Amino acid sequence: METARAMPEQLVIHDHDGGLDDFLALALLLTMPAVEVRGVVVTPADCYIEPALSVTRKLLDVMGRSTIPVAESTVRGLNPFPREWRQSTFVVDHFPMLNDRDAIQTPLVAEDGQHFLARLLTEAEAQVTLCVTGPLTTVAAALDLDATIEPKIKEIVWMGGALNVPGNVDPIQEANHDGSAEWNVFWDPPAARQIWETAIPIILCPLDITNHVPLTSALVKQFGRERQHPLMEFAALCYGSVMKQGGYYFWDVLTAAYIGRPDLFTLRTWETELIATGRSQGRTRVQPGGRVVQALDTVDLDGFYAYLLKQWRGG
Ligand code: AGV
Ligand code: CA
Repeated sequence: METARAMPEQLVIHDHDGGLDDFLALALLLTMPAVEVRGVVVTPADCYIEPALSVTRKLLDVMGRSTIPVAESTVRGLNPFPREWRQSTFVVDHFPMLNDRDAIQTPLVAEDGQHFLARLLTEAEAQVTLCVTGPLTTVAAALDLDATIEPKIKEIVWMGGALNVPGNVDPIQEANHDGSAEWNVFWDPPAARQIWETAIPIILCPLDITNHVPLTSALVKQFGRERQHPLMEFAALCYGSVMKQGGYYFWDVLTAAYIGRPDLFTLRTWETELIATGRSQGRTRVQPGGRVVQALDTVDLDGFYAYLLKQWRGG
């Protein structure tokens, strides 16, 4: 399935946390002709790390991209993801299209993900975009290891936050929380706070926009009808497995789509504060005078769906 690739214009590192749509976000990034993915870091958040690494490496194999190195971040968050969500990783690891080969080609690097991230940034000949579709803990840890990498980060495009809508942390499941936080922030609020204190440009894909891009039954069936394309089958199986729970959105995939097709979006600038402790921990609050971030504000929905289908058909 390797496709001819144009001259890369953008260096990207994907730091994901092993959720179903994290894998699909990676699958989308890898179809972008102007993007060169330098490496993939898996943060052990919305997953179990062993199957998450295995899926990531096998997906790279299947997409003919087994030269891209993968690393295991060894950071820990403060508020663990619900076990039922994390267990999806084991299901994906057993999908047929990931298991046609005996051995995995894509290397798992020996160093941990935070050292790997710092090294890739140091070695990069130009600024790198970080596409982060899980918590910011690994990025924060890499900055702790080597503060000189900060100017090598062009921007962080982050699936995270809820600016003017409720969060998705369930205040009944999570005692002592008021429900105002999005999960990727809530997993490690101090790490997000640490990134807020840097000068790195932040582009958020918050729940404010993803709430408008739900996963629909019709779309899952459409992916399935086009299962002659391996990525369509992969998407149909991943998304089909969450139809039982309802309330699934294009979170990480929408975030990745911005990197390939920024023209589909409008951005808006906000001044924000990151609440790191207490009942609102993990909330990204709009606060005049606060940290300036940009957030994806609107998306051309038809254009987004058409883009996904085109890319997953193979370009
Ligand atoms: O809050 C959205 C983030 C995204 O990075 N994740 C899922 C996406 O990978 C956490 C999450 C929220 N609701 C979920 C999540 C659900 N119902 N199942 C699994 N993960
Ligand atoms: Ca994720």
